[in-house]
Amino acid sequence: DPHDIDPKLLQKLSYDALVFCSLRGLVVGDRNSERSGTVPGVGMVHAPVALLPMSFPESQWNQACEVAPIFNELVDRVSQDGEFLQQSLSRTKKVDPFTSRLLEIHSKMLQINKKEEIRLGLHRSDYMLDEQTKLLLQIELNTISSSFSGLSCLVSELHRSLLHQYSECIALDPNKIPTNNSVNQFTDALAKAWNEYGDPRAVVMFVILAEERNMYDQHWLSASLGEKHQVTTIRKTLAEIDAQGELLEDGTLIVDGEAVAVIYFRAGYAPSDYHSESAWKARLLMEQSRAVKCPSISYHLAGTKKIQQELAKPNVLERFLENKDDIAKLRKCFAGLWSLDESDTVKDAIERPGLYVMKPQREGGGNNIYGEDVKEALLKLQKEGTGSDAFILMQRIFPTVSHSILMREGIPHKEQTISELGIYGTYLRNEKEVLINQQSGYLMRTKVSSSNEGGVAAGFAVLDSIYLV
Ligand code: GSH
Repeated sequence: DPHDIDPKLLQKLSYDALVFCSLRGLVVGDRNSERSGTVPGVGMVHAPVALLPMSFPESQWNQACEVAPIFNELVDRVSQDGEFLQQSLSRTKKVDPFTSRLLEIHSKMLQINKKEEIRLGLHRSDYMLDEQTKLLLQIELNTISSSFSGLSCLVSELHRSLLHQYSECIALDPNKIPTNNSVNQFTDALAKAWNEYGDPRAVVMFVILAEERNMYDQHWLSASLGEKHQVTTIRKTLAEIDAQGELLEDGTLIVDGEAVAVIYFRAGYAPSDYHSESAWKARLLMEQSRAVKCPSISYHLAGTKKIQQELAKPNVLERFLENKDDIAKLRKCFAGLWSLDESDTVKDAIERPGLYVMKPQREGGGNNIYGEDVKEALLKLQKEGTGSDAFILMQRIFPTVSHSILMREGIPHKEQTISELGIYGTYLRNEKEVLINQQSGYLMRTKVSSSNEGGVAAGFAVLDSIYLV
């Protein structure tokens, strides 16, 4: 039990962890520093991390890894069914202006019969382990801006290094922390997509926020793209892309004078990322281009909560996948998901709000409704008679509560925690040929058990790794 660690040892471990983070670039921009989101090397602080890895059962770990390529395939298949996406999201569109704008771009692409020959997916499927049933249940599937593939592999290294160094006082085997190669896997996929595009002078463009405190996670990917693959990265905000971008006759996207082979979105998933019409113009311009988009508008939409809920309905997976075993494996990790049309479920959620989570169509953490608020929100929607299409209901998952030590701003905190396991998946296809489809590392996140919200970037959770048991 990490809470029983001798205070002297705790002090030493924390100190060494902080040194590791600083020397190895396991860092983020400091919230307390004004320029830390815009200027690299200014106002850096160690990433929030757990001091020791979290136990996780090996069989569920294997299960999560095994479904990663199936989810990759599913996203690709769903993205090709424009009708299904438009139809499933048609009512969300009426109540959610953001999703509506995305659908508008999608439908323009359908109209001009836009073909995406090279398809790149850098996904992360997030799971919690339900304590009572021991089931591995999917929380969500991120198809846009899946964060921390740059930093999470360093957390696994940090933990392995501490277990080596303190093997005499901590009886944990460093080899039980699974290999985590997320940064290389992501950059291999980006580089391969760049290569398929086939212009040696073109660049990879990261779409970023004007202020980004998670920039080091992104810079790890750019650095690896440069060093390992000799591929150049440029970083542009949506506003800059609107101002500096143009399409050549053949669909080539030029930004600031450079041809763009791959567009990698690390912004653009939240309404607040689109400050003005110019941001939407930029999104449309990129979508119209022949650059490889990660994600394309249809991959983006395939990752929405509404689609997750539609896919969980009986006989829907069968429309996209042929292999019965694959379908069964995916279905096994689906939690209960309902639309607000399902009146029996809504009634039950009003009676027992603690067993449900209400989710709007948003990414990035901090938007869900929990507990008594679920009841209030549902009653309000019933009274108003509109707006319920903006939400889905999901079964509340109750993971095991553990004891952890969370490091924030240089201080170790002993906390009661719960964890969420994210499995990265990379997918690359050029026309009929699937070039990459695999599990590509993991991200464990741990947070105080009393906090409903997750998300490291949103300030609720810390980065962690796993210890197989
Ligand atoms: N803009 C930031 C970045 O590029 O890292 C944050 C992006 C973000 O919030 N991504 C979500 C995520 O993976 C998915 S849309 N969050 C993980 C977390 O913050 O714990």
